[in-house]
Amino acid sequence: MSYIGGSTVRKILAINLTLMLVLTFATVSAEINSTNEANPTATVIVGPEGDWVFDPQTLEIEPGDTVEFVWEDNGHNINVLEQPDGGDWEGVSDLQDEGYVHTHTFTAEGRYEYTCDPHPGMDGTIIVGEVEDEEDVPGFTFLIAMVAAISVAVIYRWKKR
Ligand SMILES: [Cu+2]
Repeated sequence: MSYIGGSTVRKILAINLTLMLVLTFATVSAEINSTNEANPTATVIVGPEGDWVFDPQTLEIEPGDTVEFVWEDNGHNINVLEQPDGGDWEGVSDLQDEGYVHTHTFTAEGRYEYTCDPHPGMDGTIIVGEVEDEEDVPGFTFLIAMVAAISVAVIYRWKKR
């Protein structure tokens, strides 16, 4: 078994630190870019191909964006269960059929939860603006795991010498 010198360990640590700083910067700038991006008007399909779902189930938009809900199946409504303070979304209380369209402009930032009354589990979420979102965390964890894997490979190569 060979010995890894202190300078080698310092080199590996320096490479890791540099990689982590670069990756952190890349992640942060990606988040800033996605925040500044102007979102177009979005569409939610109600009952796509007769399935009792809203598609997409979770929709992320910016304050001021308008969402169009398009019925592709019969006998569904939108009951708004939760919305942030200042939210003025009334949903669609009566059951509507294929071809019906409901539009709403979401101005109040926050999380909106809605459901279709006749169909348990037919739920949807609209996230407007900056809401706590774990989505970027798994990606970042993956990058850290990559750095760790590279380190192991480097150390292994040094040991084999
Ligand atoms: Cu339904």
